[in-house]
Amino acid sequence: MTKNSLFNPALIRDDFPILKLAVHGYPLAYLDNAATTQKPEQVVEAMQKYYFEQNANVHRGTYALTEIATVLFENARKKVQQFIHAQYPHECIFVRGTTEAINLVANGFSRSILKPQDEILVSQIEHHANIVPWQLVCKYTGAILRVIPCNDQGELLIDAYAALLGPKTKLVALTHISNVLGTINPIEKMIDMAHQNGTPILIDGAQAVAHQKIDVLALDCDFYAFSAHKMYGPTGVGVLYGKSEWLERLPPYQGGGEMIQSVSFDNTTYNMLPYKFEAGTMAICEAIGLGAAIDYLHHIGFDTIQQHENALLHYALTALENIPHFRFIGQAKARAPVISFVLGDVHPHDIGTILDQRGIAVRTGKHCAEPTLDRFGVNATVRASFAMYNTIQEIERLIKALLEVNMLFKRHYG
Ligand code: 7TS
Repeated sequence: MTKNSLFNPALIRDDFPILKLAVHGYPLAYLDNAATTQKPEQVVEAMQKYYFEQNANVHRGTYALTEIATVLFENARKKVQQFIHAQYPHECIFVRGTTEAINLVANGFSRSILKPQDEILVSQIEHHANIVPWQLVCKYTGAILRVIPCNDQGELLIDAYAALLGPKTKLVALTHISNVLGTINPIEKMIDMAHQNGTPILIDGAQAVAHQKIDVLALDCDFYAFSAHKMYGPTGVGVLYGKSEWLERLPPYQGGGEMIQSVSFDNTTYNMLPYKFEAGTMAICEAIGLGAAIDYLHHIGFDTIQQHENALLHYALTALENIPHFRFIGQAKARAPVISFVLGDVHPHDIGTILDQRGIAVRTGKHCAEPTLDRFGVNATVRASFAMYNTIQEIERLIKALLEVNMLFKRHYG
């Protein structure tokens, strides 16, 4: 595939060997991309090459292999910098994933910024990874967590946000895209409003990075967190972007090798950015895999990806609406290819099991976002989430299977 050729997901699918699997006798239709994406050969090959030909620890020693490994690792950081349009590579900290990135910031704010009665703002449609670290911080510091509500479509209420921002607001922590509803939050405006109030803002980009170009400089956010595994890269690595001035200001997260400049029992001094936050041997191979995933995304191109995913989304939204007893959970105008729903009162786990019997992989349950589900008065949903390799035929299979669920559970509808 190249940027200029007519997009054909069949060609992309050749890059993802797992998509050739059969499940219960059906071709796998993998519609759980919000949980994790599948990996193209290019990513796995880069990781295999590293282990077979380039493996050594980084930033240590003077022999050839360690120098090669160090260059590859730091090149991966440069790819991340270019990918999110950060000003400097040292503003891109390698972490285990979005969850660790948010915990790193929460830990730093807890120890160096927050005082009792200070306020942290999150939204009603966050993943637990952007709720629980702040609840812990509130427990330690006496700060207070406030919540930006959403409307029945799953869109945040901007007037309520404006009213919540005040002199005590020390941080806003906001998801870019909801992992349950697919809502794309108006983060440009919300970042601007936070800054008007003199408040820094962290964006949880876990659900955004696979779907759209990210430009942290243009956004002007203070922190941006994401995981490689949700953008065709490996598990075990992710990125915390932070503006230099904030990363300088926050204390180290963990102590250990590489994050130090010098150690004595009287006085230990810390390394410069980004190493101040990278204690211990890093996920070197995974960082290289992330770099390969970035190359892959650039190779396909976000214009192409967005066009295809939007076509899938709109096809699915229109077709699903016509299924009897179908109810969308969340209907924001601006949305990513993530669709949550319920079907009459059939339990989502039953639906997930029946879909699985037909080779269709979706996620069911609370999606680590219980407050979002509470807002919509449901205990669980079925969630179908699309990636660049999904096809209209897979969505047709989903629709057909849901019609079968309706037939099987007819008695439920009286
Ligand atoms: N934030 C959002 C918005 C997410 O969707 C997720 C993972 C995380 C944070 C945590 O990412 P991690 O890589 O650190 O685990 N979301 C999901 C999901 O929706 N289904 O499985 C994982």
